[in-house]
Amino acid sequence: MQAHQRTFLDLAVARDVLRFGKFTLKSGRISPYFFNAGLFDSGAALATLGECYAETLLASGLDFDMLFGPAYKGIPLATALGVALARRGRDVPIAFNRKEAKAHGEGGMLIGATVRGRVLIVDDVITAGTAIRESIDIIRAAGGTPCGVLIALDRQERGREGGRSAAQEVTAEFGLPVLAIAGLADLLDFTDGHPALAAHRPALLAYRDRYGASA
Ligand code: OMP
Repeated sequence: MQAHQRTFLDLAVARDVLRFGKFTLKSGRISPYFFNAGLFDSGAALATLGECYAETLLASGLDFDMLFGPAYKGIPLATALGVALARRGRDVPIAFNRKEAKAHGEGGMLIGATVRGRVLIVDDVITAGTAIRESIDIIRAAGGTPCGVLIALDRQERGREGGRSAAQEVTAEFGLPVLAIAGLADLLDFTDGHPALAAHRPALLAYRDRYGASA
């Protein structure tokens, strides 16, 4: 595991972003862990998270012109990444969407920079890929070209059909790379021998056996 992946998982556990127990997911699956990115809820936590996103993105070599943070949780995440990139000398435009159309004032569904060029979607977690498909539609409708997806955690679960993960389905369907700071495989490494978390490993392994992607 790389240093920024460990930093990210340590932070997620310290901030209760990553919790263990019994959780019902959007897909209806019952999961022994849950990732709540809304609990990256302080300046320091978002600064560290932004650095972890930036490390992942820059190591990939992916070409992008701007960032898009889907409402609501993606908004501070894309912002944190944008700040981290600026600190590394790369200042890129950032845009967000609203969930409800605004009829007065500036109107419209989008906030921030004009959506154009190669747009990187920055989000929290991928399970079945529903949220990411919505973002792709929004960016295309606004005239941009989605160029990839950067998430914090890839749950590496089977998607809509077959044994592929939702991330692999998105790549196959839209030709978009899906980058993640860490995945379930990294979480399993991280919990191995961990003084506080090793007890959760059997449930994580059983969940992976049941819902994990085969590839
Ligand atoms: P998909 O749209 O199925 O890929 O699931 C992603 C969404 O599920 C996230 O944007 C969250 O709303 C929610 N989610 C989490 O936030 N954390 C998890 O660990 C799991 C889920 C989930 O419900 O699958």
